[in-house]
Amino acid sequence: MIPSATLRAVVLVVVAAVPASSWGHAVLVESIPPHKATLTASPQTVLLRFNAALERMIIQVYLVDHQKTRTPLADVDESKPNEIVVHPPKLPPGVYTILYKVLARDGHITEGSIRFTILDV
Ligand SMILES: [Cu+2]
Repeated sequence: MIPSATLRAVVLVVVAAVPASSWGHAVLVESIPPHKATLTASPQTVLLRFNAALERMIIQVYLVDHQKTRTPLADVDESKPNEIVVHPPKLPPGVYTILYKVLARDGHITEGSIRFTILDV
């Protein structure tokens, strides 16, 4: 059996080995529609652009409506390594959130969201 002090030392070494720098983290730099956008029609496409390349296997995107119903959305365009493109279903007026969870190639997972409103026009 490994003494717990030894185990603790091993954990500390592993944590210290992860670079403190945020270089390579996938941070959202732009979206279409932009966060807090007000739209007059349901968006056919939502684009999320990150500052770094993403690991395609781990991408999770959900559409969340005002009742907190989550609909998973598939990335339909993998041509740019730092972009996610999804096609939401045709949405009635309301407030919607796009939740994303991505893994950058540096091994760090980033989660976030954008919100937009579709007006009843
Ligand atoms: Cu990172």
